[in-house]
Amino acid sequence: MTPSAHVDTYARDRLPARSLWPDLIFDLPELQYPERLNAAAELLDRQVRSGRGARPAIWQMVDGKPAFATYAQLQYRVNQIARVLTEDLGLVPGNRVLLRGPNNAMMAACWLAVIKAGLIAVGTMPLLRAKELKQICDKARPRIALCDVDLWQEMAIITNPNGEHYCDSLDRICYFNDGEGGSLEDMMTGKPGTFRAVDTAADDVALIAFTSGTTGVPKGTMHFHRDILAMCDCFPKSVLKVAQDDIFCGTPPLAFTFGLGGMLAFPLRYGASTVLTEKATPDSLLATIAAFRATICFTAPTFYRQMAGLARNHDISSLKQCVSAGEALPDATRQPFKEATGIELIDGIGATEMIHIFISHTPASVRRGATGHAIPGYQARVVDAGGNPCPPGVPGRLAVKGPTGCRYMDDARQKDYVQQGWNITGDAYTMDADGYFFYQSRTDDMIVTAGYNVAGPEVESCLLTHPAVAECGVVGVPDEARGQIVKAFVVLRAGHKGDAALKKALQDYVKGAIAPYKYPRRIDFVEALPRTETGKRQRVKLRQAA
Ligand code: 3UK
Repeated sequence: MTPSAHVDTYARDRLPARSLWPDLIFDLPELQYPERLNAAAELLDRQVRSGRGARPAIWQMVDGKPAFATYAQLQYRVNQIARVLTEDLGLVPGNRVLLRGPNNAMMAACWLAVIKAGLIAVGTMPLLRAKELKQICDKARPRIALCDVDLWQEMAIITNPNGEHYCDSLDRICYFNDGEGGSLEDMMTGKPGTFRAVDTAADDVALIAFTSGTTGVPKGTMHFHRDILAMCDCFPKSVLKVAQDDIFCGTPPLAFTFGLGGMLAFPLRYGASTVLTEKATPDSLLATIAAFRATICFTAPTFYRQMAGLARNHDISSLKQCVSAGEALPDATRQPFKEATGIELIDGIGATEMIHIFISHTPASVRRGATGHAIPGYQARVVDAGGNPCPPGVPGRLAVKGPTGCRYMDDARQKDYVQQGWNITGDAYTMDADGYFFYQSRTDDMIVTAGYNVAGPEVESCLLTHPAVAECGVVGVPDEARGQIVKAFVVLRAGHKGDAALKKALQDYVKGAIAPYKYPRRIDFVEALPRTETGKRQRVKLRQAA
């Protein structure tokens, strides 16, 4: 093993024992990485060195008009920030830096600077509150936080030594996008725009990404410099086939690895550009696509579902590819989106533990109801409780391996996610004879009613095809006679009334479309569904509500 560049070995010391790592496979030519590798140098400096310095890297609205920073301008800023971090703040390789902000150019530059200086980026979703930030800080122990001034409020709470959410590892918070004196921009002023990337090992930890813990303490997944490049060299290469002229846009936060890839690392890896927007609604995302002539969009299924109904109000003729991930993509969303835009959505399942997508498909290889097949670089199978492969069509647990994989920071749950060298994602899937994977549900979300297994998402997909249904969530609730019964929470489209007649109509509709024992015996009409900070529906909360 090539020596680590980390002076501070805190993260390395908290890697799981080697015997608990998943198998790692590097069986593609593009995955043959050198022993020394700095991900930021590869994503940014390489592009400038190759003569792409004057090309657009990051787009934003400035005074209501699309404007961009070039690769060279971005590199200049990144270098200045890296100097502030190392020269003024005294950080040494291996130190963790808390990053906090909406998706914007300064946030992206801060991330790149942290990686370039051999520090470890600890991203935090903008929606996180002090309690969750404390859990993250207590685990990752960052000394410095770089924070968009818009998000100062929770920072004030976690830096109050008398409060219950005090994070004692933090020495200092540097605010950016801040007009006041003492800001990060102030510290950058006058710094040279040069900085030599720290000569990190390919397997030095670069990133600690926290999972949005639906239960228990969030888990910190540790990813190396090599992993950041591997995510860029798999999905976007074989599925999207990114070109320099591509313009990316979308909604996932940079702190969510789905967004880190789609909104920053993928475009930079291919010399393309990205539109960063701080807040998006389905309508504003369409407006962004139109204004910037974006070609690739990354967002979640619910966004696409709403965008389908609004697309005709915008000129989105520039758009070529749309990636959906984070939750299962119902066919009842795929089809209306295709009718409205002509675009076949690209579904992909990824996970924070795997850093990005490992099962997906191209528009040409789409199969109705399937997430897709293992993408080049990854292997996937469906296994039973003992880890043996299930025959085609038989549901079991999804197991994957590839160039990236799960390494929890100092966490006993490593043994649950990695078994016999495979990453066990916690999803129930079936595989057909051609190697296409069909999502069933989360493993612990399978509903068992009167001895039958019912996958909530199948019932949801069915309900979503009913004209009255905008959104829904289906869970199992305890029942004396049947063990569990199927219960649906339904958000109605405007103009529909949630009364007994509609309940009956929805139940009959499901009975007529799929096996009758799957129909929701109970239906609640609700205003909205509970969601995590990454936009996933929270079934735990739905079950509690029931
Ligand atoms: C679920 C999906 C069905 C699935 C993620 C793309 O979502 C991401 O990471 P998380 O750690 O959650 C992982 C879990 O989410 N899931 C994600 N995508 C799909 N289920 N179909 C899908 N297409 O339960 C998985 O185990 O938050 C997604 C890239 C990077 C990511 N981190």
